[in-house]
Amino acid sequence: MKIIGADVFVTCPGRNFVTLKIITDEGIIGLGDATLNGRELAVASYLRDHLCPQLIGRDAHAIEDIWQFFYKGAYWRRGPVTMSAISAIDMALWDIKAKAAGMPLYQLLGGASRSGVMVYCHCTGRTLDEAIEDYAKHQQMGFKAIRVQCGIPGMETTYGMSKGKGLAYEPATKGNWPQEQIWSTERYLDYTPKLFAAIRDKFGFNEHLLHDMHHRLTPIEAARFGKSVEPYRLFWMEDPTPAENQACFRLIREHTVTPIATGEVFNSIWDCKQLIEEQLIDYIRTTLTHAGGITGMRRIADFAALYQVRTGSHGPSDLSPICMAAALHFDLWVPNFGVQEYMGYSEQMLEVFPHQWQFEDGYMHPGEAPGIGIEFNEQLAAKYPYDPAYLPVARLEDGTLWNW
Ligand code: CS2
Ligand code: MG
Repeated sequence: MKIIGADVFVTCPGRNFVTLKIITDEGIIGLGDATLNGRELAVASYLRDHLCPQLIGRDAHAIEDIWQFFYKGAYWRRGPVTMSAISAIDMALWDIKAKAAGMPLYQLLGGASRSGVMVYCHCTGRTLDEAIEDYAKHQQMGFKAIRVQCGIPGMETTYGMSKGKGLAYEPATKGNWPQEQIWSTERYLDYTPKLFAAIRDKFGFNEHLLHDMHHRLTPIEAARFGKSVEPYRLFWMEDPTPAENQACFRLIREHTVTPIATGEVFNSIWDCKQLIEEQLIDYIRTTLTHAGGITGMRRIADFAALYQVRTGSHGPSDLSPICMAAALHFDLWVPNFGVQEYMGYSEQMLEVFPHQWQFEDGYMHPGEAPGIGIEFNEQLAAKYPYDPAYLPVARLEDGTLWNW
């Protein structure tokens, strides 16, 4: 089966998504997600200008060889732009292979290891009361795992806040210039344990409780934080500190038994090697879209399994529904599955990407359609052209640029 076409689309049904469509001579098409929030056009160009022309004429079944060709063959390895492009190709080729086999993708990977994929939602409030209200809403929806974020008194906004009560969380702002936000570690360390205390007090320990620290603390601050919230038994604390220096997680580990998840910004197995080998984390958060598609993620997950590290893939609404659909197949199969993030999508987004997945009582299932089980409505997508939007940046109260 030969590849005869590869097209790239950038569409903005509420937020920007980069979609790759691979076409074969047998009429089977495959879809891949190449969205890199705030850098969408760079990946679109990398695909359009460099990789797509080199796909034409290749055997669509040669997934591993094509992955190796674009990874090693570029000479320039790794990096989010390169890896998002390779990921989209890999996803689309697995979609094609599974369609050709007449099977849902999870069957090709080795079949289902569980009946459903536990997902966690994102719940938020500008105040503690609003966060409690939002938690109750998600609990009623059936979520078994809930991530809670809350406004901090004295800070105008922080990671995870929606722009108004009841609105879906969307960190990026439209326009060509990122918004700047002020961050205070002291205020955060002081207030956040009160949020967990209030949640556990009101709702007990029935749901898994998660929290995203979004790389804001230093290792010793993260250690103190983890230790101070141990009574609330978090499922995980996410991205406690930036992870370029993997060894710095040792310091956190020495002080706390609060489980650690990291890796949503990683794009290769090398970014997590030491963290996994030294058992410095409990959950690896790499995604299909940024860490090399099914091929890259499978390698990371199998390696992680040796050290009892489980998967907890990134799944915000700024990865397209194509990524979500593919992730559910991966999660249904992967033996060392932990949890899958599911922030959800607007109706407008789901109209552009008609999908097969189901949600029931806190668990998701990718469906039984051959392939990944997702479509792309090109005509509708064309009505929503690219609209520049950027993630915010953070500064300390004295103006120093910080980690957002
Ligand atoms: C995040 C994201 O979902 C998460 O855990 O940390 O909201 C992240 O900020 C965005 O995906 C960035 O594009
Ligand atoms: Mg996160």
